[in-house]
Amino acid sequence: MFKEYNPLDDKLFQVIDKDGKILAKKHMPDISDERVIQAFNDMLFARTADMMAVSYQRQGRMFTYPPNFGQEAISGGLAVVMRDQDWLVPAFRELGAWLAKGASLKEIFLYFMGYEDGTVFKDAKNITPIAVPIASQLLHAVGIGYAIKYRKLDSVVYAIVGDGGTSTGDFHEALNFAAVWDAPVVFIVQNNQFAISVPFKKQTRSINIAVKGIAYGMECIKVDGNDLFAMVKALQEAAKLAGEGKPVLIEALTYRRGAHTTSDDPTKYRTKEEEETWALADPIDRLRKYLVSKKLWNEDSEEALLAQFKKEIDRQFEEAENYPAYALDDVFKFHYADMPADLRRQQVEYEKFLQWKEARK
Ligand SMILES: Cc1ncc(C[n+]2csc(CCOP(=O)(O)OP(=O)(O)O)c2C)c(N)n1
Ligand SMILES: [Mg+2]
Repeated sequence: MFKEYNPLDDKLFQVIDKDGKILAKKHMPDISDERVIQAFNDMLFARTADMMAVSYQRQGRMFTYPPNFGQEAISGGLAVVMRDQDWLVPAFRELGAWLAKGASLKEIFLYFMGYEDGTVFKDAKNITPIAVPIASQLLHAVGIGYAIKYRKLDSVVYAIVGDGGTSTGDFHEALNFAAVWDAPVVFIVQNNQFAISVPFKKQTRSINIAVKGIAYGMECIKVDGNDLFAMVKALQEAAKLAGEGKPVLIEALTYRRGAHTTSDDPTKYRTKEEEETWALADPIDRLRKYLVSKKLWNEDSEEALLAQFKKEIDRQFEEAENYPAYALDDVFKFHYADMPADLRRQQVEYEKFLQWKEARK
């Protein structure tokens, strides 16, 4: 399959079309109907939580949030393929994959409310914290991969980055390091075609992102990231290769249907027509069409499910909202066992600010 979809030809690996019809039966992944329905449920849950997160933020109940709207098939595919012993090294836009690894929504909400406790997914297995410094996580991923190889463990690392992240030095160092050291890492670039307001065409002169893997001597492929089956198939094959010490680069082509974060206004830099065109390739709508055509889904059951999801999401949000308030002063305490003098000076300045603020009341 990797041979058939050489990134130099800029071919896109797809299994179903926009209407949910199978394009290539031979590429259909080995996955039961029950598992597909579960994946659809999970993607729907992630989308509902995502929409509600934006709404909580708009109500002033959460600081910021980066929407996943339109990108659910990438995390959905990972959820199908990742095993407990595999590692997930995420960026900051992988809601479904975090949940699949065992992070709770409550913890995720805490993170976006500014709690340090939200950086620790207590019950999640083999996951690194949300990484906001773009692409820094990829080097950690290769380090984990190298350790897996050294200790001869049966585990694969799934490392996620955005299209903007591919312009950083860390991305290139990580790919080179992984290839040279035969580390079992699958790099997944969520090419949602924007780095905040910077469109993909300003990001690179390469014909696509997948092609960059060739220079590093890696297997690489450009996949329709809005096609759950294509993602599952590509990830399954990639996991096999990575397990044999051949790291892989997957470019998952998608579209960020929402804003960059709740602090962004995309109407300033893209057109409604473009948004409407991409809405037609929505990953959840496509999968629903497939399921309905196979008589595995109906709209009534979806409504009942959504009501149930909303209740559960509200419950977890309220738990996060009622979490004990943290002292703002705590931010000075997390990095050093012994506080250096310059940080102590900042802390004193901050305390004076608080006193000044109190006096103005
Ligand atoms: C090292 C670094 N530089 C700049 C930023 C500010 N920043 C936050 S998100 C972002 C764009 C990221 O774009 P992309 O990698 O495509 O991911 P996406 O947001 O589209 O998921 C930038 C520049 C940052 N977080 N880290
Ligand atoms: Mg992007």
